[in-house]
Amino acid sequence: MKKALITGIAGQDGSYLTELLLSKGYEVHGTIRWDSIFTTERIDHLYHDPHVNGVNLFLHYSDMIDTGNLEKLINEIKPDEIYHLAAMSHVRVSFDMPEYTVNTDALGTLRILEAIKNSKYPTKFYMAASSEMFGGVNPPQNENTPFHPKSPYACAKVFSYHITRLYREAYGLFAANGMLFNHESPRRGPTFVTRKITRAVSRIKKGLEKTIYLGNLDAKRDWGFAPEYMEIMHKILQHEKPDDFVTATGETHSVREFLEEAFKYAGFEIESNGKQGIEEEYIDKKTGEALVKIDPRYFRPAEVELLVGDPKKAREKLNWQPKIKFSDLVKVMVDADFREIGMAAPGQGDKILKERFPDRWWTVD
Ligand code: G4F
Repeated sequence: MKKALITGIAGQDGSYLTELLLSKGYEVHGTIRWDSIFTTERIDHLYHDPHVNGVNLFLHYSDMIDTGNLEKLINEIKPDEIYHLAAMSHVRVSFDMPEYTVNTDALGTLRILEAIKNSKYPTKFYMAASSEMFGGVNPPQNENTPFHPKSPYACAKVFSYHITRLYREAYGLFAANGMLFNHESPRRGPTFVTRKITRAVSRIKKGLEKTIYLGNLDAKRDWGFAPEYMEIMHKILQHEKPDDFVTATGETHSVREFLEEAFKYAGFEIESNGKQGIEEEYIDKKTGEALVKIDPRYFRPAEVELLVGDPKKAREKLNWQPKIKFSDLVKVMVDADFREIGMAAPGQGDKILKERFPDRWWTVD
């Protein structure tokens, strides 16, 4: 039985990856940060009391700023594979907490690599790098595109990318970077723009909210479906040699398109008032109410305007191809958010999942 350690197991990606690895027969260990409230909602359906026989999911308190704790975990668990997902992953927040972000996201990676190197155990290492490292230069972006990070978060990821590559070259570690473009799902945290929109759309539909406040509507992203991106993480560590891969759909859409598509799918007819910047609003054509307004708090000191990935290398070398693209993703997420607040979902998203993933290994939310 292979053993995997997932840092940041309680996040969107950690929870899906856990399901994937458990379905493949792994013993999975995951790190969570201590908090006075439970933060394991996304993996509660997978977790069993460790006193019960046959359990193969184990949780450990940890923090990427605690070197001794990381060394102890790696030495005790002796994982065959480490998936390093833990990070302060909110780009806007990284401007408010730059030092914490760099300590966690950059030095945290170095701490793990040092622990692997010193343990002498042949652990393979997956580093969750990010399309944010490109900063929007020269689309489509691939493995050869130069980096131009535009946030403390992205700077920290560039460091992590390079230190991973360096430990591979200098010490012969099986250490690889997955340069994943945005990947979303019903488990996405509600402060990221896609989930913020699909959640608000369902709540507005039910009458629980009146208006959603957003920032830059014209930023464009290459949005894929998170469970599919977990498969590539696993494939990267099963590849014959450690290497770095871009993972993306190859399509790009603006935040504006996402919100128009989501409201439309939920049965609204909305239109922009045609004004610029913070004056712009989206109006419900039936009621005349403003459903979307702009709040400059959500603008960033520097913005990544355009991301489009080129996943050719992953397609050719890892046989990876996404099945869910933009408009399907919107439907899947809106359906789940409708269900979450007890409304009947429009249902096309559920149908898409059933048809395209007959052997689905993750639990539908
Ligand atoms: O959803 P976002 O916050 O994601 P962002 O910044 O692209 O980063 C995410 O994807 C990266 C992969 O490329 C990860 F590395 C990173 O950890 C994270 O998961 O914002 C997307 C876009 C931005 O241009 C932002 O300015 O949406 C724009 N936006 C407009 N209004 C908003 C809002 N973003 C947020 N979070 N909230 C808004 O109200």
